[in-house]
Amino acid sequence: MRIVEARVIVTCPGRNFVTLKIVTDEGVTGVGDATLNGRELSVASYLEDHVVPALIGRDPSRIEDIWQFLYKGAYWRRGPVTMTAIAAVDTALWDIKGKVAGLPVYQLLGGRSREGVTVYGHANADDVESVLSEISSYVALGYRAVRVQTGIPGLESTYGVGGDKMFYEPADAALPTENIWSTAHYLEHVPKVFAEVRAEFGPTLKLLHDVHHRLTPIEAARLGRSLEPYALTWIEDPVPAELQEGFRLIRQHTTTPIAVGEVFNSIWDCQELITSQLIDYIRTTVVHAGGITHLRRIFDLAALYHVRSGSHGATDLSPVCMAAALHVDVAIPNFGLQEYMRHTPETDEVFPHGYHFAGGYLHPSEEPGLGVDINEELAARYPYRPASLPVNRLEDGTMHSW
Ligand code: EZ4
Ligand code: CO
Repeated sequence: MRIVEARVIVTCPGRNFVTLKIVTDEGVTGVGDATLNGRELSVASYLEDHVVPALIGRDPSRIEDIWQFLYKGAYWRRGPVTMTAIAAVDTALWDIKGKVAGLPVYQLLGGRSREGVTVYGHANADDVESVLSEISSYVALGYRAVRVQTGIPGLESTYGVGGDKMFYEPADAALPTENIWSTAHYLEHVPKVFAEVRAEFGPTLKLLHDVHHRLTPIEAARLGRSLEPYALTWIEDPVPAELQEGFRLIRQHTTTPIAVGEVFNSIWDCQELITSQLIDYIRTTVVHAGGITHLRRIFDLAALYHVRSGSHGATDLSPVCMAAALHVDVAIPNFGLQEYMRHTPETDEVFPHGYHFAGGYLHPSEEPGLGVDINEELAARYPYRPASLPVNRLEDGTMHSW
């Protein structure tokens, strides 16, 4: 079997997605997500200009070799654009391998380790009262875990809060919106929110909170300590993670578990975090961390050091990424949690898929391959729209964060 074509499809059914579709001479096709929020066209160009020409004529069964060829062959290793492009190729090749074998991809990864993939939903609201009612609706749907974010009194807007209740979208304008951030207001407010949430929902509902890289290590240590009475499952991205060593300081001060990694693109971004046991959950994803092949490598390293998976799963990760993530999640021994946000009906229509939600779990498709596709005719009806993630400044105008 040979690769004869690879198409890069850019579409915007409510938000932008980039998808790679690989076609073989025997008519078997595979899809991979190549979406990098706010930098979509850079990945499309990387694929079209450099990767696709090098794929034509290759044997699609050689997943590992093609991964190594793209990673080492570029000379310029790693980085979000490169690794997202490699991820798209890798994901599409696993899809093809599954279809050729007549097996869902999780079977190729060793088969099931669990009955379903426990997901967490997103309760976002301006104030505590409305966030409690948001959490109730997730509990009513069977969710066992909920991420809780609220507006911060004294701040006009908070990342990821506001807008549509059902469909979360932080990339809100063609050029970055500028928001104001205050650590003092934030650290004062968050423990009060969780005190109320825990009192209302009892001890067993898993509660999570995303800090979005806004703190310094010592501030994050204070936050973690102040949240200890409410037994969170994790605080996420407490500090920017370029300095892996910085997590050691947080660790010395708090037993609140730590999750990080949605912006990581390789095992080298978390090697120290994992091997020094500085985190509890690693949030790398199929689409941004080099595909199923590389993600599995990261999760296997994590398993040796008591670190569990907690993959990113916001709406900017397409249903193609979600389909692939679920095959990994259901197979690995050290699965922790999977983030899950509903896509819009328009997105679901462009990406028909076999995975489904039931009683707090997502279930991967049982079809051969990933069990997801792209409807290219429909995709063509939604042209690309520039969109950027917001930036933060402190009250005096200084660019945040660290
Ligand atoms: O900021 O998906 O945990 N989820 C998040 C998301 C991310 C966006 C970035 O593209 O933090 O809101
Ligand atoms: Co996050």
